[in-house]
Amino acid sequence: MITSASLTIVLVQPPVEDFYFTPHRSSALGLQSLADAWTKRGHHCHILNFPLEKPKKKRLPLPEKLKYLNPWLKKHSKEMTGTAFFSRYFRFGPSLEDCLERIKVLKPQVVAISCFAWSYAQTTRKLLELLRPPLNPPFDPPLLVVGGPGVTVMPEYFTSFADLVIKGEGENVIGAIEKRAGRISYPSCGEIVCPDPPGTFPLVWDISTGRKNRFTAVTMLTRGCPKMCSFCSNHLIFGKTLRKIALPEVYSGLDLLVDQVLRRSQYLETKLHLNFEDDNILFQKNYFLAILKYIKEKCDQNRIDFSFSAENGMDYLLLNHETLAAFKELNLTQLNLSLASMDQQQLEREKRTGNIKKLESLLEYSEKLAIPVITYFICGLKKDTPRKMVETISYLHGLKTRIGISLYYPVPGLADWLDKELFLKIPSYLCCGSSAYPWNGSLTSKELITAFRLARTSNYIKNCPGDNTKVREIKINLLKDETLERSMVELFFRRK
Ligand code: B12
Ligand code: SF4
Repeated sequence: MITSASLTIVLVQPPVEDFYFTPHRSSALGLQSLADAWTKRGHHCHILNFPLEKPKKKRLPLPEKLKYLNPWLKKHSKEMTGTAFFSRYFRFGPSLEDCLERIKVLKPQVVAISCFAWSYAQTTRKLLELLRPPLNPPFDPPLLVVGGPGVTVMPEYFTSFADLVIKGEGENVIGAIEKRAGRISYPSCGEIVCPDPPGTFPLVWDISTGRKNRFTAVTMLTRGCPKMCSFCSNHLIFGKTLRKIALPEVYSGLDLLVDQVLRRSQYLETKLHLNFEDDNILFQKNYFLAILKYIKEKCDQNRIDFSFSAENGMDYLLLNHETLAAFKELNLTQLNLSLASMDQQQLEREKRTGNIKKLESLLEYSEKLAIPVITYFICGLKKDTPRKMVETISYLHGLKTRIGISLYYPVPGLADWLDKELFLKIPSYLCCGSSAYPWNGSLTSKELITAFRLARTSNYIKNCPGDNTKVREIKINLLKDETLERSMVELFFRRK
């Protein structure tokens, strides 16, 4: 239904400033979903996913308040790079000035900017600042709207920089946008709006071609989570009820996806890899299996080689051998498991559960099925200790899995982080995992980085099985490295 004159809306994912980035997962599905809903309303939507635009990467000076990391930001010898922390700080995507030019060319009446994590709030706000009148005459000031997970948890931070500041899911905010576009008088003070979440949402995806005949698509089938893990902000954005796209809609979406692949592919043998970014897809195991079977069959009929992954992680407690075998049949290429913590008491504190025996059995079975596994855990939770972290790494080292270590970061508004004032006094980039900031005081930055490097060391060692000379060399180098916590390194090599 078109309720007002058609608007030109530019939806923007700002560049990311950090030590690293994961381009193949930078799908901006939120903006795709908004563009889908708003286009159906009759508006013209353009998405600018800047972290993926050229120039892709530029080195930046280290921000002032990250200078405590200096001792660890160093280049390593070739044999030690596989065990390293980060060495350089980057901007992924064009400069903000270039972003501004690319936005202006599209002559938008509305610019809708997304901030996908609070840790990137500063870059988002700097871009808003550039777009704000009167800085850019003769550019007709567009209505500035900002939303996304980073905004939802701290809307106050953005109110002086945008006209509309959106909390939560943005599809239904279009009515408010239509009302205000072209009618804002300046200076305007950002109004905080909490639109109702959409009753249903469409299947959207982001598709890219790496090699000529291989397509990778990223998508998501569900929103919301009934669990309340203490470190997770999912409920603040999507609520506590798990909602999923109805099967017929998923199937017709997948038909369109396959058509798109067939249209773009010039080869007889084509590959399609689908990465599901859902947080908790195994809550809907049968639904997920039905979808995988549908797409696999569709691909088989069209001579497309199908494979899939769920890189945001699966809850191993909801997996069993039968499901793993079914996933293997459907071409799961990699299993990403979320463990959170190995410590039972810690898990209770974080409102999680665990079952290490089950994990072991799943890892053994995955090995039999030749499915590579990465098991993720969080380092730096409240009651973690350096010893416990090394024990976790050593334990995982003994299993058939690579280790994914996530350094703890807070999100304003989580139960342990209700004092929002705290976050207004410090730069938001301290909330990046890569900042190795000692948020809970349980481990120092030095200990967090040592754990990070030991986890990488474990993966590196597993990549060169039987090469004892190399392992000895790595051990000597790590023990010599004064920026690391020696007792942790010793403990790792003792237990390994
Ligand atoms: C895929 C993903 C990524 C991708 C990139 C995402 C992207 N935007 O392209 C990658 C892998 C790069 C990534 C990285 C990180 N991520 Co991440 N990521 C996700 C994940 C799993 C899915 C995102 C998604 O597509 N969601 C689906 C869409 C539909 O939702 P959405 O984007 O939020 O959009 C909706 C609303 O937010 C809103 N909206 C969004 N933008 C806008 C804009 C406007 C104008 C309006 C009106 C509304 C609006 O409307 C949309 C539709 O309803 C989410 C968890 C989740 N369930 O969403 C975490 C999540 C976004 N990530 C998070 C974090 C913290 C990170 C890291 C910063 C963590 C770290 N280690 O430091 C890292 C950065 C690492 C790095 N340097 O690469 C947190 C953010 C928490 C917060 N509020 O700050 C989340 C919510 C995870 C969590 N459970 O807490 N992530
Ligand atoms: S970590 Fe996963 S299971 Fe826990 S609340 Fe977040 S989305 Fe739900």
